[in-house]
Formats: sequence, C-alpha cells, structure tokens
Amino acid sequence: MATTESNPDQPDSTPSGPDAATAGADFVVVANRLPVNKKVTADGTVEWTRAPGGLVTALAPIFDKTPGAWVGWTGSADSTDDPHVEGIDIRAVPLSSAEVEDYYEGFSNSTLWPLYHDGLVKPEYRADWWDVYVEVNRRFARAASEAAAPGATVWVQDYQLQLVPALLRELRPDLKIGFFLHIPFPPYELFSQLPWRREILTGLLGADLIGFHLPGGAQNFLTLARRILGLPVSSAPVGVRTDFGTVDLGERTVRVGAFPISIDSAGVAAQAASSSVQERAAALRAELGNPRHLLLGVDRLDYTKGIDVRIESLERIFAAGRLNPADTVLVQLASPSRENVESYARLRDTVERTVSHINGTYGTVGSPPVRYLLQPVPRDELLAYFVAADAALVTPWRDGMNLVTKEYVACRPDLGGALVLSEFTGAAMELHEAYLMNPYDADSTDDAVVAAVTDPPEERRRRMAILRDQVMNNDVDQWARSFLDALTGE
Ligand code: ADQ
Repeated sequence: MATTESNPDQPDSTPSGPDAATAGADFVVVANRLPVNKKVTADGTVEWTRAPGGLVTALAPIFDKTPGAWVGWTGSADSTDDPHVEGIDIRAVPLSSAEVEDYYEGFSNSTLWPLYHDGLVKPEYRADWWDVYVEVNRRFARAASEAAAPGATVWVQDYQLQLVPALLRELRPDLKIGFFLHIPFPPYELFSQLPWRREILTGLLGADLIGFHLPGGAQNFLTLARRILGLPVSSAPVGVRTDFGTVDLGERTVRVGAFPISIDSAGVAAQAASSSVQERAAALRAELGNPRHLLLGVDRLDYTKGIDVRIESLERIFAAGRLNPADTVLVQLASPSRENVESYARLRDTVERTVSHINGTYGTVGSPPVRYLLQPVPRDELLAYFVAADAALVTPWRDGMNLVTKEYVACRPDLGGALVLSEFTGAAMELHEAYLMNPYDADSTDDAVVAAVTDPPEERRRRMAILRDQVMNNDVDQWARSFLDALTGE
C-alpha cells in the first residue's frame, strides 16, 4: 500500500514532483467501516475478501473504472491489520479500544444515533466523548488526504464522520468533497439539543454536496444552517435527485439534495430466483409446519426498528381472534448489534421477554407462533425467507430508508407476498402501495398486518406489482451515479 508520510498537523498541500501524478486515487470513499472480511485459514494465513453487499456493491463499477481508495476502520479495536483486496486501495484507520468506546459506542451511537432517530432513547451529551469524536474524525480526514490524488473526488459517509468534510477541506482545498447521511436528519427542535450543533453543521458544510435520503432531511439541514449559523440559504423546495437547495458561504456555495438509497435490485432478484433459494424457501415453509400465514421480520437488533411493535401487534391480533395462532408464524431474524451499548442490551431483554410471553400464551409445545433467531443469517438463507414469507413486517419507529423492504420486494417477481411498512421509514416515501401503518397507532398497525395476509390475492398482487416497478427501476447504481454526477458536475 503506498502511503505518503505527512505531518498530521500541517495542511497537506497538493503533491508535486515526479510521483505526484501517480500518488493517490482519483476516487476515495471514507466510511466508518472498511468493506473487507478477514479469514484466518487453518495454517494461520490471513486472507481478506471484499465484504459483499451495501456500498461496496454500489461503488464496484466506479472502482472498476477509476483507481479508487477506501478509508475506514477494520471493526477490530487495537488492530494493526493492514487489509488488501483486489481492486481497491484499502487505507485502514486504527482505533484503540478506548476510542471505540468514546467515538463509536459513545458519541456516534449513544449521542447522535438516538438524537437523529427522534430521541427514541435519551441522547447522552458528554464532552469527553465529543473530544474523541473530533480526534477520530481528524484521523479519518488525514488518512483521506493522504489517499487522494490532486483534484480527486472524495465521498464521506454517514453520521460517524460529520466533521471530516471541513477537516479534509482544510488539508486539501483542491478536492471535490461529497457527504451522504444514511440515517434521518432531525428538525431544528431536536437537533438544537446538541451542545456541539454549530461544530457539526460547520463540519458538514466543508462538503460541496451534502446528500440525505429524503427532501425532508435536506430541508431540515437548510433550516438549521439558516437559524443556527445565520447563513443565507435558498428557499426553493428540494426534490429527489434533481432540485437542490444551497447554502451560501460567500467564498463558495454548498449544494444540499435528496438521494434515496436502494439495493442491487437485479442482483438480489437473480439470486432469489436461483433454484437453490427457491427450494430452500419451500423447505423452510415445511420446517415451520406449512403455516397458513408466514410473517417475517428482519433487522439489526436496534430499538429504532420496531421489533416490539410487530410482536405486540401480533399478540393483540391473536387476543382479538383476528388471526389464529395455530396457523400463523412470525419468523423474526435479528442480527446482534452494538452489544456494548446499554440501550441495546435493554432492548434485547425486552424483545426476548415479549417473544416468550406471546409463545407462552398462544403457543403449543410443538408450535410456538414466534420463531426468533439472534444471529446473522447467510445471504442465500435470508433470501429464501423473503421468498417464503406471505408478508414482511417492517415496522420501525424511525428509519432513514430501510433496505430490508426493498430486498423483500426484489425477491417477489411472483407478485406473492405483501409489505407492511411503517410511515416513519424513508422507504414509505417511495412505496405508497405498501400496507402503510403508524407504529404509534395500535389499530393502524393491527389493521395493516391483518389486511396484508387476508386481502384478496388480486389486491395483494396489484400492490406488489407497483412496489416492484419502483424497486426494480431505482437501484443502488442509480443512487451512486446520481450523487457523484451531481458532485462532479456531470
Ligand atoms: P441499517 O440500520 O443497518 O442501515 P437496513 O437499511 O435495513 O438498516 O440494512 C440492514 C441490512 O442488514 C440489510 O441488507 C439486511 O438484509 C441485513 N440484515 C439485517 N438483519 C439481518 C440478519 N439477521 N441476517 C442477515 N442480514 C441481515 C442504515 C440506516 C437505514 C438505511 C441504510 C442504508 O439505518 O435506514 O437504509 O443504512 O443507507
């Protein structure tokens, strides 16, 4: 890996000299996590592979065309790993275990995450966490400045790195800098709680283009830039992918837009159509006792996702006799997440208690109505669940987009299945034909779940056909291209 030694506190001025033309990448992604998986073989050799899915899939065509670098953390504290994968210049940013506690579990996931998700859990404001957040953001900015060729395009991702755009611009004014936020961006009334609100806004404004999933997030940002920083902003409404808002900084203008993320729709659909996935889907239904209604939830175990909403709804539905627990199964797949953060440990207890309660009340020894797995499921297996399910229950209290929704829809070319979708997800802004529900309204939730499995087949097919058009025609490649075209002015 070619690294340039530099003094961390000196602006890293545009490189010059014979090596400058080859030093650094023309396209750099900066994200909390690197897109790599580590495998240690039997003889102790370490092998690195590109992690499948998500951003790396979206950006693969760009990396194939342009020499690209990716700056991020390996996910292991105190690690000196220096991963290498085919086709991407990987730049690992090391974090100590104390930094993981303060920057990642602390400021990112106990301050910003709950604040940006409607304050579902009370955000904690601690100056010691903030100091480490600043320090770690500085380290990411330095690594990005070392990775980037003169005039390169740098795309910074998500809430853990909101200071990087401004820190990077100080080091490298020659770069084109984009920022995308993957979670909701809150309104003035919430965001202003943050003791470091000016610093976060100023950090983001280091970018040339700031992207959100929804026009509402972009509009919130414009209002905050005007009210908290007193900057002139454009008042025209922001549209999806085309009409941008602007913040006028005098010496330059920052554009602010909405770019709803999606999935590799064709790739997911093709994998789901494979005979192995189709056969596994049939086998799963059989293993579950061929229930009349198979409901499915798939989430990271996170309090924003509303796992409690769907289980409590099912319990009310059974109590009211609207569905029969003897022929209804809810499979809840949950992947462990942020287990060292206290609110997550509490959530796990609550979910596990609720599952036992409903199974204890409505199950038989041989057939509990809720099957709950707390483990990441292999991709093929996950798609088999999507193919098998009569309805996916996506019931978050708040979610930036929610990709599970789109994955489920992409898996159903048969037009089978139905989507129950919370109005508080980004996906609901695009997928109007889902069975929409308000997680704060028990009746609306119960009605949506019951209708999704009992509506006539033609109504369910009609809705799924419209949902599929939306998901298949708006994929993640389009998301990445539209953002980068807007950033680079193409
Ligand atoms: P997340 O909060 O992680 O993402 P989501 O968009 O649903 O939420 O993506 C989760 C991914 O993990 C999906 O691809 C899903 O299939 C997978 N997954 C979840 N549980 C799993 C399990 N048990 N086994 C295997 N795979 C599992 C954040 C924001 C979202 C936003 C994305 C992208 O919170 O709102 O959509 O970023 O911007």
